[in-house]
Amino acid sequence: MKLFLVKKKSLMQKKVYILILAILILSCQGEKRSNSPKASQIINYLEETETDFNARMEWWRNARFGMFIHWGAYAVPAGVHKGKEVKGIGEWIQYYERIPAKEYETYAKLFNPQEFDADLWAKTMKEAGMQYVVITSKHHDGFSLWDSKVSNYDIVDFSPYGKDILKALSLACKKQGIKFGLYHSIMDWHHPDAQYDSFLRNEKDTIGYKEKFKVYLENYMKPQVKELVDNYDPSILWFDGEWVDEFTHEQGKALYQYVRTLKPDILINNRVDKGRQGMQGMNKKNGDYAGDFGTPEQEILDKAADSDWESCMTMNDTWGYKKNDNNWKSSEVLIHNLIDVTAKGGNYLLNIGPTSDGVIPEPSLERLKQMGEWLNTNGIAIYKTERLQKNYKQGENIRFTKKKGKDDFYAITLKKPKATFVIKNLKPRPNTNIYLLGNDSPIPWEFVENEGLKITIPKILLDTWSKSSHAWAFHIKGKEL
Ligand code: FHN
Repeated sequence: MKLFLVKKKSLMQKKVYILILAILILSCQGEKRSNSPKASQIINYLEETETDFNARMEWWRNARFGMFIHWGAYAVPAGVHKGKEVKGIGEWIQYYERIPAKEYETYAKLFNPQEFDADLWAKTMKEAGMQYVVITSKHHDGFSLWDSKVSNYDIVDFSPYGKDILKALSLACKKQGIKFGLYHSIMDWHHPDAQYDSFLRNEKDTIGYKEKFKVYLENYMKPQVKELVDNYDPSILWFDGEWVDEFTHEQGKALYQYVRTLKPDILINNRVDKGRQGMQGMNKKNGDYAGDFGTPEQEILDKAADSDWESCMTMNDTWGYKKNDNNWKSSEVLIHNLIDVTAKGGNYLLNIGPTSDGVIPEPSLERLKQMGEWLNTNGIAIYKTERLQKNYKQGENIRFTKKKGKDDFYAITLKKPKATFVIKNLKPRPNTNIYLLGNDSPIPWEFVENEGLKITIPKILLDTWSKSSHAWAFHIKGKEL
């Protein structure tokens, strides 16, 4: 009996060994497969199909409105260096004052935003009607707002604050359902292999800097970008500082491919490469420039565009906080900008520059609140809309939007309308009502061939227009003429 049992056991043992061996072989095979992708498995993201591109862009196109945040060590001087008010945008103070990197580090060591409240910031974005955020991970000054393992010139190791700002904000945004994006500067005024500009570059020869920049790009910048994608799962990477001549078109295409390989469905702006035509922001027509959307800066395209674009703009005159910049755009101008951009098929990325304490300036909060109130009533005319095929506007004071895939149109008047006014390019479906968004009473209308759609606003309604109306959106079910 015992022998039988022994035999049975050794047979059983053999089966177990064979099973373990088979599992080991299979898993090694699997590992080999996953570690050494075949050529067919390497995807060239620069050759994406239209269908895949549209699918990847959809949430962003529907979002229309996002928050830009420029925040970092430059908030410490806040536009004043050694007692002198420095002209120009706040985040460029190191450049304007030719402050060597070593001396500028003093500001990084003083950056200690004790009042930073990620949940409050995310709630502010939500209440403003913003669907995504793009925050500076590292601006040109090279100071990183996350706990980088590639460098200690960051908020955790170098500043007294010692906490990972990007981690906190990415989690807070996730809680509010706000897509998290990161701005990252290709140009770097702190890293010895990237410092270019005449006052920053130490070596005299102008040949070496391009070779050194390659080392910075491969051994510093890309590893930091990988940290950002791996640790904060951004939906957008918004590159900047691409204009420096040591950064090439080939490097730009490679950088785009690199980031998409890290996260295939991430969106990347056109400043990842060299195609941007200055502040106008759109790519040069002829060329294979990488980037998913154009980036007009401090301006709005002068007409509607078929390709994707996002106008980024400050509320005053600076991206990074400046204590003495009080040249604030009114809420009405900001709301009209959002409407104009949307009617032209673009997104609006509106900037805030928090203080070095971690506080959003009061004038910014006031404007965000008023934009949120307007969007509470009229957001349906902005989100998930597309531009009309022919006329995005009528005259200077009416813009049009259209709900994607539906026959719902919105005529948005930027000024108080006359009691009776005519819309030329829309014909309502018969037996449908026209409504002013935020009001339940149908508005009388008639359509006269060759004249257009005549809308008559009852006096009782017209008299409700006030300074805080900013713009009225009329919902019209029908078709574009
Ligand atoms: O130099 C930057 C500037 O500081 C700011 O970040 C803007 C925002 O898009 N981009 C560059 C200027 O074009």
